[in-house]
Amino acid sequence: MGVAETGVALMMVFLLASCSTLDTGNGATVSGITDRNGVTVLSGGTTDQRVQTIAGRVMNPSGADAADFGGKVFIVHNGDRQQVTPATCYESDCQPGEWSYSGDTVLTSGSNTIQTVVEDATGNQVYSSSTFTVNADIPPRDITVTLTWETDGNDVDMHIYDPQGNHAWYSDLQGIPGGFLDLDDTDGFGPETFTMEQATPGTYTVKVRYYSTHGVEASVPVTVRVSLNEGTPMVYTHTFISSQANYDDETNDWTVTTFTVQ
Ligand SMILES: [Ca+2]
Repeated sequence: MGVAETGVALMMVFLLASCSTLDTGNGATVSGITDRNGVTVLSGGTTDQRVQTIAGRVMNPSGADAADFGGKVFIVHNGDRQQVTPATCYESDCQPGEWSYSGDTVLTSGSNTIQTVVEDATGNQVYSSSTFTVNADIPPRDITVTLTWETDGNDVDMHIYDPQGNHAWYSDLQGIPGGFLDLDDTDGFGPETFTMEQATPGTYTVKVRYYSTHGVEASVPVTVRVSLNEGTPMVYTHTFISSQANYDDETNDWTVTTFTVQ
């Protein structure tokens, strides 16, 4: 390869690298996903870790000079939307009007698609990233239950009961033998995710409690998704109001659903 060809090849490599990391032309990017061991996977890659942090950049619909973010940011995983909070972008390569975001999601066994979209203040989708793909080389789960909510800063909790009455919750994340509630999100959006690889047959119950407003007065739209055998999730929604927040009173608990594992 001559000098000229080498130059062209280097330019192509540079352009490809630029497209994968700095492509904000459509107003949103997914720069990578990172597992809890700190290992980052780029689009098209494979991971053996179920819980991943999705990160990237979004443009502010209110423009480069606005002090506040004028809209909402959602991570769309396999078609399901989950809201995340954008933050001021401080890295040296941040463009004017560009904000950062990150949020956790739980992959399903096999192929996963991830996209980030931005809505303006009136709810119109104004930006969307390219679709990020990742293959999760993880065993399929009999049960996956995911809790998310649409307010920032408050605490909603998932409670799961197995056929024997064992209870998985924030105070006992592995209270159901063989099951695993991944974390207690206390400041907004979730997700809190319960997974069980080989479920004991019988009937399971899912409940949700509004633990604390932490000063949030708005009503709280809550979504629970239940997927059995990694199939299409059943989706349940509910709205709490601020007066229903109570950490130790079950009166206003939302009994989401019961489901039976054969
Ligand atoms: Ca919580």
